[in-house]
Amino acid sequence: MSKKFYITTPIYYPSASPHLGHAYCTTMCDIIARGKRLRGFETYFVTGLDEHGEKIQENAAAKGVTPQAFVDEIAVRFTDLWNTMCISNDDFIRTTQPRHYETVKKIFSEFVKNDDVYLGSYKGWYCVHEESYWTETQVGEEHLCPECGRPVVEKEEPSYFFRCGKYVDVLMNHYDTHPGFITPEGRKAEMVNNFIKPGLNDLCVTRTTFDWGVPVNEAPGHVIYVWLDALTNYITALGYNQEDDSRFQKFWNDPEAEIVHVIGADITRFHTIYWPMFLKALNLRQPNKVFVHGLMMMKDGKMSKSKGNVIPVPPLVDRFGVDAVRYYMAREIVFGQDGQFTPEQFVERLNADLANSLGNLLNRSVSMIIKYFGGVIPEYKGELNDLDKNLKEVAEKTVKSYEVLNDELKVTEAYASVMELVGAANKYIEESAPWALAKDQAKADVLASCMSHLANAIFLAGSLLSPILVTKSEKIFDQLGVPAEMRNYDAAAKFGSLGGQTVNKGDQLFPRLDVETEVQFIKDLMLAPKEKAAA
Ligand code: ME8
Repeated sequence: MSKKFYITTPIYYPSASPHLGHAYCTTMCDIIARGKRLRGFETYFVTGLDEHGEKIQENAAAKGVTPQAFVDEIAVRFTDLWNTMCISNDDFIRTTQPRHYETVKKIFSEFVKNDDVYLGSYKGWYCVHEESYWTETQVGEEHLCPECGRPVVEKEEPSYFFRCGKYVDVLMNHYDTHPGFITPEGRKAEMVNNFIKPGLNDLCVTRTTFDWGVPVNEAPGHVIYVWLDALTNYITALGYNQEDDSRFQKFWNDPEAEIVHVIGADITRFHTIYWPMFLKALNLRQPNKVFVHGLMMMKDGKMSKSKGNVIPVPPLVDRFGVDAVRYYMAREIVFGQDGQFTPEQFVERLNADLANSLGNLLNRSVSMIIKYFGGVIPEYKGELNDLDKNLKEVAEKTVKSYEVLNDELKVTEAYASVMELVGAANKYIEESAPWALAKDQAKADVLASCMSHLANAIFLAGSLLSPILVTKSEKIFDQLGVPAEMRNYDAAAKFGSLGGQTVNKGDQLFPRLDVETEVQFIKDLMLAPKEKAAA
């Protein structure tokens, strides 16, 4: 039976248009999901939108539309972006959908029934932007949100509270017995030292001062806290507590299923403290991993519209192609660390890796197979020289490290290892010097071996890169003449399976970019409209 793998992105607030940061997180999850599918895992990939809460209600009111109309309009921008980025999500959950909304009510009733929540009154400092209460110490004398720096407001309201005290020991025990539950490891110490050790207050889980949320059956006037509502999407999307829960049984309830939540550092507290407690209260298993990725920053800090440093994704994809943008994200920004977007590095990375290394390797190899073997990849079964053996060894090692690194979610490292194979194949051409072999009839076998090794190395690299290069990997296979039945992981990973097929000389898949022109193109995209008007 194939292994089950469930991966989720945060469900984003549809409070404004999505930007490169949202695209980054979702694309990385897509690359992981496609990588697992490629290797035969039964994979389920969910993204979606977190549509309730005071912030959405305020934004809608400011525009003079209903919250539902407001989120419906922005939801389209998200789905359009996911189409642009070729995101292969299996579901797109919106918290206003009845399947989710009704289940959240049931979950809350379960908490009431089991005395996991109680009615009290809350007084504290609230940040509407982060949808989060903070203590006096956390907001400091200036009364600013410690997360986003915006002013907080003092609020008092009757509220239900979730009994965190009941689950702290279980949580700490889970951390201790499951290293890697929070990855990177450093984030765990942050949670323990900053939030758990100082003493975790019970969490306020209902609101009465606005109504854009899921109502509490047991208490009219209360709506369920947006974070409790949002976190449960990870199980409601699978059909938890719904008529057909087969997907939930398969991807969550099965202890063998691997569950990964990918999130940004800003929402670690909710995913690694409260979510595990909610799951425990529902008597459900924990995810295997909460993976905290880094932020995509600009030279002058976080992307923001007011700074005019937001990169709109569609024109970037139009200009460079979806594969190139995906490649840049996976390869240039180390997954799990913050990274900085600069137009120069973007163009240079594409030129170095895709045009010079991969594109060049494909072009040269296809041309040589046409020139020396009439376009037919030699079926070479003879002896291997040291250079052949070395390339074959690198290829075999690449498959192993690709699998291990991908399973550890070391995505950047996994694809770096594939590019090392591409580099080794280019070096192999230089060292084998096929142009010299072609001049010597006695070396015909060596030349055949060389072409066979090159074709197979490219086949393997193209296949391993296919979770990123969602359109170009097929074109690589077209140029190599790989038949449909061989376009799979097993055929590519079994180094040497290609031979006898006819190659096709095609267009340059990754033309070299003119650095100056393209850097300027990206800089123009970054200019805020008002600066553009002034320029
Ligand atoms: O927090 N670089 O939604 P949100 C990289 N609704 N990733 C970025 C980024 C950047 N510059 N900016 C945003 C919420 N992100 C809640 C989540 S989940 C149950 C509820 C990504 O719209 C990153 O993954 O503010 C971050 O955690 C997420 O968007 C926050 O999205």
